[in-house]
Amino acid sequence: MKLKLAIQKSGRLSDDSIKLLKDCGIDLHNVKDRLKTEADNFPLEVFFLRDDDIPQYVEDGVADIGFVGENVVYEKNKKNEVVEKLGFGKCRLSIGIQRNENYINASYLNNKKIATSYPVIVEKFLKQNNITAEIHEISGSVEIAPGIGLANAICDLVSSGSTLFMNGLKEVETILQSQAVLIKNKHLNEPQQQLLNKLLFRIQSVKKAKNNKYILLNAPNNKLKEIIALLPGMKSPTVLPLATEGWSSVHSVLNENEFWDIIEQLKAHGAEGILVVPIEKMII
Ligand code: PRT
Ligand code: ZN
Repeated sequence: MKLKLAIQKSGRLSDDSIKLLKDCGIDLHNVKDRLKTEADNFPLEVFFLRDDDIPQYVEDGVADIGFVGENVVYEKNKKNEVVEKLGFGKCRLSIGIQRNENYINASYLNNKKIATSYPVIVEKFLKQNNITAEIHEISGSVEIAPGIGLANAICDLVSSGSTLFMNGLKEVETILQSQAVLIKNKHLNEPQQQLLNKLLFRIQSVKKAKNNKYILLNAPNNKLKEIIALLPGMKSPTVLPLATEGWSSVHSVLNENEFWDIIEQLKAHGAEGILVVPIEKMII
């Protein structure tokens, strides 16, 4: 029995999908120019597909699970379950209009023409905001539509914003924050679900490790109490005596989000020789 996973064949999600599997200790070989491969050291079969096709393959059970952008999942609207956010492929689906236009709120879009490759998501957004607008579906180069008079607005994926900028557009509304997610077929049998749980456990350990750093620092013993109070650690920080009298070495784990704040406070409290080290896996 093998779990069948669909990932993007070639595109923005391909390398990160393979990298995530590798970080989970799953090695794929012959990933180039192949439709299908098997992992050496995990009961996993991997299909390489266009991202747009992944939700359908997973709904049909041709693949049991898939890695795909939330934007594609919600646009295709297939009968799948979103199980886990994967932390890569981050972008947002936004409305853009010409830079010289005045925009106050979404009612601007009333009776306008919106070019997009995401008609389902846009339609839903318009309905929720009681807006009547015409959706013009195009499959690529959406950002040129206003400049050539095809539409008044666009709805497209944005990451840095430079594509919008280069086309004389500005971002005025974010409809969806998106990242790659793991989706699963709704009718997995027990052995398939067990394999998925095993894979999910690994993915979650890799994700936690990525969001956390291991920190080592030296602290004067008379400041230890304040310094320890700043460090959460997995249970509590490790404190070891240094060879130099009156000093200790403190080890702990810090979350990326609070990292810089805490480092500054540690320094202010007399911490020295602070080392920050990446964590490979984190099992709690
Ligand atoms: O061939 P296939 O159908 O598999 O690939 P594709 O061409 O449809 O998709 P691909 O590889 O371009 O993107 C795959 C997924 O990556 C998307 O579905 C998103 O989930 C995610 N992703 C993340 C992005 C971006 N960031 C992104 N910036 N997908 C597309 N873009 C494009 C966007 O469409 C626009 O043209 O990049 C441009 C904007 O980028 P900035 O940085 O200029 O704002
Ligand atoms: Zn695609």
